Amino acid sequence: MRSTHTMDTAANALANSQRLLVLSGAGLSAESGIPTFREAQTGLWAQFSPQDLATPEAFAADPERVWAWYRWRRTLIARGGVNAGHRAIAALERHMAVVIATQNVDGLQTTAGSHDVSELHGNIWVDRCSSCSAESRQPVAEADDDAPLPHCEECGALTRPGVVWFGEMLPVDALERAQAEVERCDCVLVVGTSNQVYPAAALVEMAVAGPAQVIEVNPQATAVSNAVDVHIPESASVALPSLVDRLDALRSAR
Ligand code: BV8
Ligand code: ZN
Repeated sequence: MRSTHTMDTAANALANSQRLLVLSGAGLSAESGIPTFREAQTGLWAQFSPQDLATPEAFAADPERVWAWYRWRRTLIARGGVNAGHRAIAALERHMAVVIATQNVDGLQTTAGSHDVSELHGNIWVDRCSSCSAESRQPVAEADDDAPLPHCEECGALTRPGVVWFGEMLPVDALERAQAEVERCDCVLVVGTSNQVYPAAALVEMAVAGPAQVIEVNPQATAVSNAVDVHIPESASVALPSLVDRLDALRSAR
């Protein structure tokens, strides 16, 4: 379990930070009831690996199945909503400049009130035309599994979820923004990622190799846990609100 010393070290690193970069992954949204990619999927989807479904080839081969998977995830996100971890990250903006680069496509960090979020892997609430690339934002709501597959209002072609699939390039502006922030920030908070998907994982490696203090929040150890300045072996929705409370106390004592 997390020790007081660990939490105090992390809170002091945050108290000395003017510019924080948050690198977040699926573990941050796990307590919203959204399964991470590492966990076995549940129900109908237990037989599929996300890496097999989140690809252009899977969509080309069976768009109905891929859309059914994304509709299932949209429903989970709409039902689960923001958790205490998302809210704690949004609350950090009271104390310093906060830039967030997330691998998550659920949009929950923005919903929680954060103002500077780079979505490295796109957003599940965007439909993108598979032909002319026109994009349309969908309302955050439980999906209608029986609705016909969505088509582009501009050209009539089939639309796809506006996310980055395996084998696809990340949005250049989001990736470059995150890379610039790794160089510029004085503290990095890595939350809920197994650091296995590139090039997002390379941001964590850059952070660890750089001058900034690096704090990792993850109940499990990862490949960088021995290299970060502080590893808090705790869930995000417990550790992050506790860090914010400590930070509030440190800053008000100044
Ligand atoms: C690309 C969107 C190339 C879709 C996703 C080297 C360089 C470049 C590419 C590669 C490379 N090596 C391999 C590649 C290919 C590939 C890749 O990285 N493969 C991996 C499997 C080895 N990368 C790509 O394909 C990328 N594209 O590079 O294109 C290219 C180059 C030129 C021209 C054209 C193409 C694209 C990758 C993006 C794929 N899309 N998502 C969707 O969501 O449906 S990835 C998806 O999986 C997520 O977005 C996320 O990134 C990843 C899952 O990782 P995590 O978020 O870390 O989640 P995970 O489940 O792994 O771990 C959860 C963690 O949380 C755990 O550690 C757990 O302990 C912790 N946890 C659990 N509960 C909690 C918790 N923590 C805190 N609190 C809790 N309560
Ligand atoms: Zn179109």
